Amino acid sequence: MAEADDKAISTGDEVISQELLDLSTSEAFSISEVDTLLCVRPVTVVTLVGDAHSGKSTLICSIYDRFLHDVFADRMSCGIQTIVALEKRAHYERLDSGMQTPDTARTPLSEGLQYFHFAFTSLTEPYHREDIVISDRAGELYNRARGNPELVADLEEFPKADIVCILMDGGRLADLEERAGAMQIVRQTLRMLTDTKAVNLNSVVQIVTTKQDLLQQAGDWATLDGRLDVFRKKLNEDFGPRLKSLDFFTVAARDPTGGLDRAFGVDVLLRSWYGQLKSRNLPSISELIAVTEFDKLADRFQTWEHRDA
Ligand SMILES: Nc1nc2c(ncn2[C@@H]2O[C@H](COP(=O)(O)OP(=O)(O)OP(=O)(O)O)[C@@H](O)[C@H]2O)c(=O)[nH]1
Ligand SMILES: [Mg+2]
Repeated sequence: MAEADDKAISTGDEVISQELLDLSTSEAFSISEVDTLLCVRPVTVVTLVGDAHSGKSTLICSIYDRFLHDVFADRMSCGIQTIVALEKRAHYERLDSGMQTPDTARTPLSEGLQYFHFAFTSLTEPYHREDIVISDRAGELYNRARGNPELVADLEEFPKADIVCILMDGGRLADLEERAGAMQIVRQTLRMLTDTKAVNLNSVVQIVTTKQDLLQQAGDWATLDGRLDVFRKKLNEDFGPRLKSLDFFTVAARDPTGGLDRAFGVDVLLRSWYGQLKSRNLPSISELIAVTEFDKLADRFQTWEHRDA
């Protein structure tokens, strides 16, 4: 009993086991680990959506990379609970992994849904901590879901999201032959998500154009920029009224030429994520973990009572 007490932290009415706070394998979180974290403290949950190659994993790596080195987007990192998983990804993209130019490994379908955790403090309020988890999975699944909206019901990242971030592949936009297709993918994704109610009037949705460096290198950049403006306005007209908000961002998470700043535009995106928490119906802490032997016994009695009733 004394040992259990040593491990416990009192937070008002609840006693939370230290084990619960630790979650310390430092690998990526599963969705149930995100639920556990949500019981301990407020966490902003960001769902990244985008076809294969659109830049989801690179965006996450760029946030990690910036916080490793410096203050970023007015925040300092104060704890990353998935650091081993992030390091593995970052190693692949670093030149010390033996590659000529930095790259990101494709996320395999078999990895399923994973979350990467960040915690920040603000420079002006150093005692105020904010937690964000960002989802990642193989884009191939989103590609399949566009063709078969019934699959959306199985995508647990949507009910969990505070922010749904749809990536539009700037590499494809820069290519004249692929441009219309890249825009169409985003429109179809929004249609699929609104029609299936995976996003609704309570949803904060963002369209993030990636690989801005490649866009700017396109021969017809000025025309393309104008066309993108028209596309965004039309999306806003068609889908804005069905959402809480629809906003647009542009990033170059990793410009290999170094022409644009590292993580260009990612700071603006990150700032838009701060404080975006919606109220949730969470399982109580006692549903997730029985802290002491007495709790476990009481739990068993309750189960028997329910069964016998
Ligand atoms: N030029 C340029 N390339 C980028 C940028 N961001 C990502 N890329 C490249 O785009 C490719 C795809 O990026 P990923 O982050 O793996 O894309 P993903 O959406 O995670 O793809 P899946 O894991 O297959 O779903 C990689 O080769 C990246 O190096 C960028 O800002 N500029
Ligand atoms: Mg990936």
